Amino acid sequence: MKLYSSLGPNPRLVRMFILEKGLDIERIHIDILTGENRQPEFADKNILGTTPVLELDNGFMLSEIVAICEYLEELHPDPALIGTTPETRAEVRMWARRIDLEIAVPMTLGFRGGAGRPMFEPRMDVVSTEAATELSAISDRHWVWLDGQLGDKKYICQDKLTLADLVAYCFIKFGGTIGWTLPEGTDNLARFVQHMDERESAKVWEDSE
Ligand SMILES: N[C@@H](CCC(=O)N[C@@H](CS)C(=O)NCC(=O)O)C(=O)O
Repeated sequence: MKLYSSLGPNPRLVRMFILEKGLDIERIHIDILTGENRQPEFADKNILGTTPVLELDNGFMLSEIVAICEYLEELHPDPALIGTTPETRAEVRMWARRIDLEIAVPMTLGFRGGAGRPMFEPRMDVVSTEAATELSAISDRHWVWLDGQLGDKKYICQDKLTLADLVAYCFIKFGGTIGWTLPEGTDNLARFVQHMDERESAKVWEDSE
């Protein structure tokens, strides 16, 4: 297998997932700053032009972080990061999807239509600056909501690290790379970030990639 990876929260999330699983997968850097992922050659790997992409041993190009993580979890069930029973898997999927749809998507769209506009406008549809401001505000409100859901727990669900924690953590860390900080009223998430920072897998955030 090979992982086509780049800057950004999504590839880093998969890299953390791989490290948490104790796997070693060859990584190929794609330079999204120069738009390498938007060149015709990359379209053969992912028609949507985004990273990460996992090239499977049979040559299939798998994109979308959840699909990649689910695939790796099926191949390597231990340690379980997406649950071990129908109920625990469903709970992790519920939280990962909530965080993705309610927080990561508006945050990303807000960034692309706001501060990130010069980079993204030439290569994809971006929302208006007004919509970007609103989406960023919605995402911030949802971070506060997630903070309340986390409360004084160490992890988002099941008292252990799961994919849901990795999604939340990677988008908070991504915020740090674009000048965003956790909104007021998210002390629980700040504590969560502190202990997640101590994980060996969090070192992926120290790389320039
Ligand atoms: N829904 C996709 C999102 C992937 C995504 O947006 N990746 C970013 C990097 S974090 C990217 O490729 N950005 C560069 C671009 O879109 O040109 C997933 O789950 O993998």
